[in-house]
Amino acid sequence: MGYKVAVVGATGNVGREMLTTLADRKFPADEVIALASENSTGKEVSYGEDEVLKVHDLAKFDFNGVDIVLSSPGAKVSAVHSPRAAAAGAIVIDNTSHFRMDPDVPLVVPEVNPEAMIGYRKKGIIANPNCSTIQMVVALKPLHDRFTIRRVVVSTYQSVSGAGKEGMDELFSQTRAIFVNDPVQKSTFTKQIAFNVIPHIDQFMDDGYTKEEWKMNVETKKILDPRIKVTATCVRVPVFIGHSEAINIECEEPITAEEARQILRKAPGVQVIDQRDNEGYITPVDVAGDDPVFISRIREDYTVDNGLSFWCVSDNLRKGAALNAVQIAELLVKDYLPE
Ligand code: 2RA
Repeated sequence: MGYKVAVVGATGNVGREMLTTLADRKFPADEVIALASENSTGKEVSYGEDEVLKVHDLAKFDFNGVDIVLSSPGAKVSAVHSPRAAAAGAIVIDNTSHFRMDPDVPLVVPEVNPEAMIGYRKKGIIANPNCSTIQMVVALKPLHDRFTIRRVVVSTYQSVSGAGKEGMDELFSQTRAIFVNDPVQKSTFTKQIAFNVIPHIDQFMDDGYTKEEWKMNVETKKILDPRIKVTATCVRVPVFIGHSEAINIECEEPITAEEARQILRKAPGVQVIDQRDNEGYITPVDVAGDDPVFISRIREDYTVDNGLSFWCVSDNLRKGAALNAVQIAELLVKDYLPE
């Protein structure tokens, strides 16, 4: 007997990727329902190679009888409808920031803290971490287990798809306007991302960090280890899909590049591409549509004790959001829900 699954935010970047991933991985669903805002009602979204789903109005939808909800409609919408779905008996895997730091909601990356899943029984909600956090903790976990990480310094190079379809459309239209040198179109740029980089993702906080940088700190502590100190600089770059991160760690135990490389090669969810030569490393254009967190440029940091630096790239819509949520759903049906 299969499950009744609803995808909330089905017309957005992540919602569409959730539907693709559910189909790709042959999730045991008897029925999949696509939900979005009223103005998307009646639109069609793909589910697998040959199925098309009609989009239904989230506000009018009755969640009674739904087993699992994958939700990525934006924090404000989730705040209303994820508890409503849980109250109707569904288990909600929520991809927005709204529930991540709720002490009664587990924040889960299956390769890192699967034991936290049991916490879903408190509110019926499991939170999916921020995309830039997910790829980082998948890489940090095996190194932390062996060398005990104490401090992380990370700079991110985040693709515009993290800002939704609007972010992708903006990069495309700005790039075209610059190529054809269209002064009218160029005058409409609020912030130029084409041929530029912007050290600002989400809102600024009083201490000068952005909320994106704060998320990488507090979410890593909740998922991996509260003792790990994290300082992040999160940057938007003119790339459509794929977040990249330059990660530097300081450990308690001595660490070598070769030891780290061997451990990472065996780590779940990780693929090491690390040849010190042309194209011996991963780039965002290589990862779109792929599942792994890719790691390259592994090298010791001689400026501190027990230091290591490496490069980490992953598809922010897939492992950074949709795949992680579907993997949580797979764990749910495997370990927690009745057959
Ligand atoms: C971004 N991580 O990349 C944020 C939200 N997806 O914009």
